[in-house]
Amino acid sequence: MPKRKIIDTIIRPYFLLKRIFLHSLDLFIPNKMHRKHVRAYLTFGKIKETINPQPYSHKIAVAFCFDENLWRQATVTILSLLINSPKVSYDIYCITNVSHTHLARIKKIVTQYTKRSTITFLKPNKDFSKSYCGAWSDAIYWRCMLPKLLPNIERIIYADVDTVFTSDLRDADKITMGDNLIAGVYDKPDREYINSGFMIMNLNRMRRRSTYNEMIKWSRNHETQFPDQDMLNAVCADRIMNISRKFNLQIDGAYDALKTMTLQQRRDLKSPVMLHYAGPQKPWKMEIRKFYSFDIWRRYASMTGLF
Ligand SMILES: [Mn+2]
Repeated sequence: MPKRKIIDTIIRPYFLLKRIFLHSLDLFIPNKMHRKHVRAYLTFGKIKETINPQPYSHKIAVAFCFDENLWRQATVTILSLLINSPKVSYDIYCITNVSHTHLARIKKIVTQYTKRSTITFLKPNKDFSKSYCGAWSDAIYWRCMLPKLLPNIERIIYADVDTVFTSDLRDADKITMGDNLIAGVYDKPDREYINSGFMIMNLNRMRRRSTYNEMIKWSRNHETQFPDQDMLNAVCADRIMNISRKFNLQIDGAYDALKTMTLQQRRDLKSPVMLHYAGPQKPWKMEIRKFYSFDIWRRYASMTGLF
């Protein structure tokens, strides 16, 4: 029997017992949210932040999109990326409509923490003004404008701003995408459907395939629960690449996702690249400050001086 298989056989009953124990928490912790966070803590333990000391020469293009409601949160995300990337340079692009005063504050914080990276602010266009938004802000479509607003950028890493980075982006940069338009992490374990909170976007290929116009058309003609995410999954279907969950560790759904993970995938999560506070529980909203991994977000938030 190969060594790996022996280890798996020994460890599996342990995981099974742990799962049974975690399930039995229903009996002791009546609040669903509390339960979720206790489970996440017992499953993943303390999240490790990793700073890679090796130099990395390729400059990485990164994009964030935010309006006035989230500009302070965006600053936290950007700051966490810079602090965890002392040896990596980024060209950071923000699609945003926030005031000049706020942009100046973001820029000041960025220049304070890096000399190797740049930040550029771009205004959203009106191409998605007739698209369906439901209860969401029209800012959900801004990420889709990247192929058009950045005509000279080949590919870009997009991230939401309800996130915090715990490592640099070199591993994401090294991923070969081939013909795929998007690389991302599956939202639910049992469905080939990516969460749009972290995406490597192959802008060149999107332009060549006129994906941009297809996105506009689809979003005008469909009214769904997650308009932009549903649209991206539909328009890019079959050309979506699934990447490690460590790039987009959704605190909300982490425990559920475990069911289908291999041991290697679990190990991957011990040192994630980005934590995503998807769902309604946000670290800047919660009164209970001890929720799983919220302390990491709060640490960076306090460094911005904006919270
Ligand atoms: Mn999000």
